[in-house]
Amino acid sequence: MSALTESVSLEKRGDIALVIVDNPPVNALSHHVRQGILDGINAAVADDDVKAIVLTCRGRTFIAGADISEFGKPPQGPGLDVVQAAMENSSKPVITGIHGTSLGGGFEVAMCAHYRVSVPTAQFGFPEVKLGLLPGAGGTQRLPRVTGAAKALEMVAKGDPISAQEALDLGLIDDIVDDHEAGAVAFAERAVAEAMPLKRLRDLRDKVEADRADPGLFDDFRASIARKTRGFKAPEYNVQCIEAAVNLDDFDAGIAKERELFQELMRGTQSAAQRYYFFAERQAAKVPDVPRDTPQLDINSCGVLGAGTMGGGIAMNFANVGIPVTIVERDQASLDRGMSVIRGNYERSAARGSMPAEEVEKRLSLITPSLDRGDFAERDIVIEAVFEDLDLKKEVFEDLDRICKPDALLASNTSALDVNAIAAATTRPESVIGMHFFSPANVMKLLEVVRGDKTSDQIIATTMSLSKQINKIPVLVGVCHGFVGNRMLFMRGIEANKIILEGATPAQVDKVIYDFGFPMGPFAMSDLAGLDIGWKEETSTSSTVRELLCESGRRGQKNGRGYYTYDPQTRASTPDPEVEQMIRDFGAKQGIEQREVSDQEVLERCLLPMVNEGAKILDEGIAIRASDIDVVWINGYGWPVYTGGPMFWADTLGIDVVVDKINAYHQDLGGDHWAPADLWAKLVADGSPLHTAASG
Ligand code: 3H9
Repeated sequence: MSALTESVSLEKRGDIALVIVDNPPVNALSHHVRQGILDGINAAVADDDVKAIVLTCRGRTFIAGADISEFGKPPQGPGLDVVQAAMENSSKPVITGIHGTSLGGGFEVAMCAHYRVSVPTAQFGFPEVKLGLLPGAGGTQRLPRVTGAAKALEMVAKGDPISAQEALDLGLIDDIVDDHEAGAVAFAERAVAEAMPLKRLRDLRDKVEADRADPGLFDDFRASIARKTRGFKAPEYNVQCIEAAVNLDDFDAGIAKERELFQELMRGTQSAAQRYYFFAERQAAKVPDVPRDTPQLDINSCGVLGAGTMGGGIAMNFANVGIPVTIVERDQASLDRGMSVIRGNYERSAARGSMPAEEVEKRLSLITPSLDRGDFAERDIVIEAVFEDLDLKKEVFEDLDRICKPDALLASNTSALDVNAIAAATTRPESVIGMHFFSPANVMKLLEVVRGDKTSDQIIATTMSLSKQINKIPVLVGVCHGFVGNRMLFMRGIEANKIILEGATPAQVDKVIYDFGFPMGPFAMSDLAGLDIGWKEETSTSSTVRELLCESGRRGQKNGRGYYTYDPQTRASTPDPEVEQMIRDFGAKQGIEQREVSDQEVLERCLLPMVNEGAKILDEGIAIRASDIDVVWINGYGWPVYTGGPMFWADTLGIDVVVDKINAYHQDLGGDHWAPADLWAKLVADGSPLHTAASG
């Protein structure tokens, strides 16, 4: 075996040459990988003793794509297209042996081999769209030539991978083998023995020609993804590339179109934000002061206290990954209601096709309903999801302390309360941690993991990896009211509620926030959550708009009347002149002058106090890094990922601009939430960006 570059070697087995990539962790196509593959192919082609060439990878996966960390830096040769041409035009058969994930540029390389084999567990896909990009090395032109446009559109514009079996059925691979390397070598020997033709996917025409006869194909597809892709540039550009593959007769013209659109996306702010987010999410899983090799608890069983919306959703997360759950409620009726909501959720998923029908009963069988907290005694983790009341939570933890085995992990699903106070109710505060799930807990990806002052490293390490096991994106935060997410949300709420008294309407505020890219604005969100959460008729004093609405019988979406009125059938919302008048009267009563408020002011007043609060959160060490705050907001509240999250977005405005505006609003409007964070002075002095800032 001879090394070609630091990551690629060449080996001969009989008359088969193996070009082997070994570039941990995911065999990304760094420049030395590209160089090595090129050299390997050229050397094998030039070697008269070699009859066929196998390209394969060591480690946990086949090539998982271009090296994202190289993007935006000066390019180092050779280009991927040169490597691909060497493979595709090789005079000897090239076979790729695939295991793990063949993604993006990795799949594009594989598609330039004459044949592909893979192990049954391999996955194939084009996730570029999730990085704000498109497959830029011929993927959009070769893929539809094999699969037809409909499947190609799905794969590139949505970015989800497919299984080896599906790839085989679609003709994307030629065989499924037990071992990616031995299987590829055996296939290569057969290719030589049977003198198999050198198949080039670029030469296929039937499928794309057939697709030309269906003019509605693309617009139908656009319509089908419109809601989910609102605001994103990349999905549409991916569609245009497949359209080019179908409508342009010439493969190279399609490649030119693909390159042009790829480069435009690569230069744009959306892809920069999405690539930043890719690394931010992975970074968030790392806790600097908890060593990677910290021993963890084995979590094989779970207890959930509370079968309400949160408790039920939390239980589902564990059942979904095969961990048995005991769910405890106070009374049979609540328990039955909770279990029937869980069943309904599973049945809907099965009906939608997002989960096999037989899974419904299987997962339900993992959830044991109970009225007895004593059933938690042998559970490895117990998560409390009761009403948000500190005294109640303390009482619960005192009880759990008595019931649970000594090495149990005790978690609270509080969304804002003091985890230290909750932990102090037990004799083992080191075992207590916050696990703040977001609603609906079985769907939302974010998990704020709240570390108390006494939480042990073992409990932190266990909770972070358990979160990943149940398919959440964990972000470790410290104790303060509302943690990272809700604390920042409160700031947006303050300004949104003030600005409607000055002349903006709820509909205007919501539209500005929606147009920015959020799924909904603050008032639509309040209506959805229910205006009467935490409101009591007896203590209501008509001192806020929300109180006034509740007093006049408006409860939000649930009774069809809140900030908006809702159509009982479609649930479509309409601004209500009566509410707008009520708000104007309330503002006037407080002597607030009504004026026209610009959309720009609405946006700044809603989002900049959040950015300022984020900087304070860093000042206080509540979040480990600025990028963690972005991960929280993107996954917990629907901040549009293509702007990178509040911290990254602030950088795109310019820190000087942000600080000037915060100072100006502070002067004009007053309020602690506008008081500038200490961090600003440091960033301005150093000229450094916010999104790379760390606490402490
Ligand atoms: C592309 O290919 C463009 C082409 O069309 C055109 C070219 C002209 N580059 O996710 P993990 C790192 S765009 C650099 O935790 P897993 C990652 O940061 C690319 N680094 O592991 C992490 O580092 P660390 C299209 C990468 O097992 C470590 O690897 N491809 C890359 O949960 C482990 O990652 C994609 O978008 C990369 N491409 O999942 C695939 N990928 O340990 C992106 C990973 O320091 N990758 N890293 O934190 C993935 O989806 C997942 O990493 C994968 C493994 C499924 C492969």
